[in-house]
Amino acid sequence: KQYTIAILGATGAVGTQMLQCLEEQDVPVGELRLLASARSAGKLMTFKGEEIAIQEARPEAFQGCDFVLGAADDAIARELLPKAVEAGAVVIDNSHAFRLDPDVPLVVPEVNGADALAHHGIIANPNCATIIGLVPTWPLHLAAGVTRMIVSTYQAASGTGAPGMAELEAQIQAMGRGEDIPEPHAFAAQLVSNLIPQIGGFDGEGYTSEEMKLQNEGRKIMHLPELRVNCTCVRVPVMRSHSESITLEFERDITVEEAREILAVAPGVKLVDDRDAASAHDRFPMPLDTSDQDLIWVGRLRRDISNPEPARGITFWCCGDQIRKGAATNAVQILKLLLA
Ligand code: 2RA
Repeated sequence: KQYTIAILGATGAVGTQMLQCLEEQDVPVGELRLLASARSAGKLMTFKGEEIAIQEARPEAFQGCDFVLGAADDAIARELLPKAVEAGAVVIDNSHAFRLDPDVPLVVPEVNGADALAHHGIIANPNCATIIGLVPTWPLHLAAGVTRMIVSTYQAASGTGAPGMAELEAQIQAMGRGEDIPEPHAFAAQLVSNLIPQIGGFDGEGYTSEEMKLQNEGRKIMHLPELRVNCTCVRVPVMRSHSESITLEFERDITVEEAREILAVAPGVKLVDDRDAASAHDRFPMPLDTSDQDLIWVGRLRRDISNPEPARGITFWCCGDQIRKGAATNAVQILKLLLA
């Protein structure tokens, strides 16, 4: 069987990557519809060697669609995606619009793939930092029961899409030419040679919306309503891979050696953890190495020496491509679960 699939927001960084993932993962696409703003209508994109004209994103465009991959912002998702469901399509949406809706499964295939099958028309793709952190956390949870996560994230410019990547590139070029750094727009301040500890708005306790996503989405995805999470999200001058430092607290004993054995075979994980390796590239994950591939690389595995219990705490470092596994690849993997 071949399917009619639409990508809403086809011209953005995630939408473009979704098109590439549909091709790479050999999804049986009979017709691909590329939906974007009126400004982009008529422009051509290539899929499986064929040129496809972008159509304006309007409710009529969903007629006859089997699936719609959402890669647009929250407002457009809220406005248009329910109409796709009305037209009979199953929606897999990357925006934050429906992620915490109790009727909408929020899915990382390596963690809670079965939840996707219980959908009522919409399945939500989690936030990139949530996906990247949970892929390695989940197998350790299965072994020893995670009760608490302390996380610091180092998030790439791609998190704000193509404009963020272009802004970082322009700043790097200006610095290289010894020119003044252009006025920032995608970020709160200059990003090159800097770190910005704010992604999203602040709540009453001083946490940002991005930081609360890991707690709220993590509890839903892992079915752990009591999970305790303290997250600090930082924008860093890196193009497209997010990195995270994660300390986990467990209710049952787990040694570093046991954790290493588990992660070495965990789905979606590549263990890169050899402190004696000659090359840094083999010693630990780095964003330059994890960009444009689909695995979450995990390293710097060690016992949490601040945990009073000798075998109840593990700390590790992980990196993953924010546009791929952090968004597009995860969404297409969910689609393939529905086709299986
Ligand atoms: C970011 N996770 O990194 C947010 C949205 N993609 O900006």
